[in-house]
Amino acid sequence: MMQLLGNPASPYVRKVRVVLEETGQADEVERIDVATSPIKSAPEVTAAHATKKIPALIRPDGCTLYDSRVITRFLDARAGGTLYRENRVWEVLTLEATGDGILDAAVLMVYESRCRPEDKQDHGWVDAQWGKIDNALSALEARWMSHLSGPLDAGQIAVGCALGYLDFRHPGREWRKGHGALDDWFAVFSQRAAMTATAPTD
Ligand SMILES: N[C@@H](CCC(=O)N[C@@H](CS)C(=O)NCC(=O)O)C(=O)O
Repeated sequence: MMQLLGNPASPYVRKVRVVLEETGQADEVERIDVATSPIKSAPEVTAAHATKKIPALIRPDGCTLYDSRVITRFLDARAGGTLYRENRVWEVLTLEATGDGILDAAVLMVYESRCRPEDKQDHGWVDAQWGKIDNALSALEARWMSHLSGPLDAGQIAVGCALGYLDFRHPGREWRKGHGALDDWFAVFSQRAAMTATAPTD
């Protein structure tokens, strides 16, 4: 059986879990929860992932896969799914990169406050990370709403998990302000069974 190294708070792991649910493969992967951070990695993570991150998908019959977008694409192909439709694949990958980019900035903000002593934290840098997120939210509103409302794909899943993570870790930043179309889209998307089943917890 395949094993997924992860934890219930990680938004990148959530993307993989949503794909497992949406492609009907949740029962084919054993989930192994580990605690990991940039300054202290779990030994299983160090062994499985070259740069000590989660998720990693350990396949008994092949090499261990990472990062999240490699795993989601593998799982979709394995299921013969349609999350990376060939005729839209560059758009899907760009939308996925936008969701992941929001996550990268949002996770760095969390690490800055968690992993550095208070007097070493750079609030201007943290605000600049939020500036990237705000810019990405505006880009989604300006250019991607019709794609977001189309058939389910991996780009939508990445954006859905990113917005869910903003609610989870950065509620005070109020991402919905000025992004009403995205708010409306997420209100519906977040009700999918795969999303409610994977809501983040500490
Ligand atoms: N690009 C990677 C990012 C994964 C990532 O940063 N995961 C976090 C947990 S949410 C992690 O393992 N952090 C530990 C570290 O940065 O060393 C992916 O998509 O899988």
